Amino acid sequence: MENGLRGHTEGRGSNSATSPTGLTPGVKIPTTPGLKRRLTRRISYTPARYKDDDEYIGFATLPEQVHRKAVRKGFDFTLMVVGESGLGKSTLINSLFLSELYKDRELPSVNDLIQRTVSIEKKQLEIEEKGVRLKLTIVDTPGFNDTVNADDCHKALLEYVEQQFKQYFEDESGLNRRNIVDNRVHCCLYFISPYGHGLRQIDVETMKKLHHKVNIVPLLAKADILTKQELKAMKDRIMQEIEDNKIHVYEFPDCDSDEDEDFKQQDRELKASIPFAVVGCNTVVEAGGKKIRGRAYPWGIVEVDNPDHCDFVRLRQMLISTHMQDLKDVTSDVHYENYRATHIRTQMSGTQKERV
Ligand SMILES: Nc1nc2c(ncn2[C@@H]2O[C@H](COP(=O)(O)OP(=O)(O)OP(=O)(O)O)[C@@H](O)[C@H]2O)c(=O)[nH]1
Ligand SMILES: [Mg+2]
Repeated sequence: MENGLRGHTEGRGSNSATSPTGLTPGVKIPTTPGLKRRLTRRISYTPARYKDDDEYIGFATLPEQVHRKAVRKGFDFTLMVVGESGLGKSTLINSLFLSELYKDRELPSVNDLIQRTVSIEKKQLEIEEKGVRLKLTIVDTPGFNDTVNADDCHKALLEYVEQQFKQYFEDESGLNRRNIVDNRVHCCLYFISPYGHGLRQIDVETMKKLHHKVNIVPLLAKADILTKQELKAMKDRIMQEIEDNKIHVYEFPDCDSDEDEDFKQQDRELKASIPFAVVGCNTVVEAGGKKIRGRAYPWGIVEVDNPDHCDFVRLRQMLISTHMQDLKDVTSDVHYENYRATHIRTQMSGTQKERV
């Protein structure tokens, strides 16, 4: 992928002192740590190692202190789903989190739960696992359909994403900076139709409007309708079209070279799965005496949690266990920094104009 990807600022300013991209000529886009990111899951520090050491000063406990503080504060994560109408966005959200999180709770029937989404809906969940609290915000958006003009689709989505940046910027510039709630969108799951021949024009336009503002993770929806060969061909085609159209999707960081072979293999499989082929479903069916989440057809059952049937498990693992922090870092260091730089520049040029 091209080098400037992470540091790009998409122009919105109409100021005459700025270039058509919205940047003042000669002004360098802030460099970000986004370009050389590494994925590592290991905490190499073990306090016990230092206990009897005469040379021990004590700053080796810093990672532990940071860890404790972060755990006390809790974590925020916001996920948005975007794509054509009827591709299973709302269903997948439920498969990903709700039915998973509320295993013991009686869910309303699927029909009550899943209806056509008509406006941007924000749902929040507080989850706790081993003492770590996560506030998860899910932004479900109405799907595009033939009656909706492409510009209208982009407008509402962009407004939402930018409004969160604006709010964060205001909170950061305000008096009470200690308790800022981070509602910025950290990941956008972009649903691509399995019925067509790759990306549709509306997909290209929408992704291009969003790609410098949010991390896009492409998904191939309703993968159960494709055979293995069709799925492979469709995935290749989508990735080719993403490249041809210079769409910048979320770039998965390199894996640390000293990671164990299992982890490296998992990482390779993850990268090879993009766009993730997903199957969504909230019903539990019985197969071989076991209750599994899947779609029952007259010819067999498509198991949502079976990695041989679809990439649902890989997607969930990526979002929750391995890449959540990196998605947050890229949002903060790249997308939000770009917004902030453009916003400050626009404000400054506005003040200068007033003085003239
Ligand atoms: N075959 C198949 N059908 C699915 C899948 N996921 C959802 N569906 C069905 O597709 C229909 C639409 O699902 P929704 O989740 O409402 O789709 P949506 O993308 O949220 O639609 P909008 O709210 O209109 O944007 C429902 O009847 C679902 O049961 C899937 O993976 N495979
Ligand atoms: Mg919906």
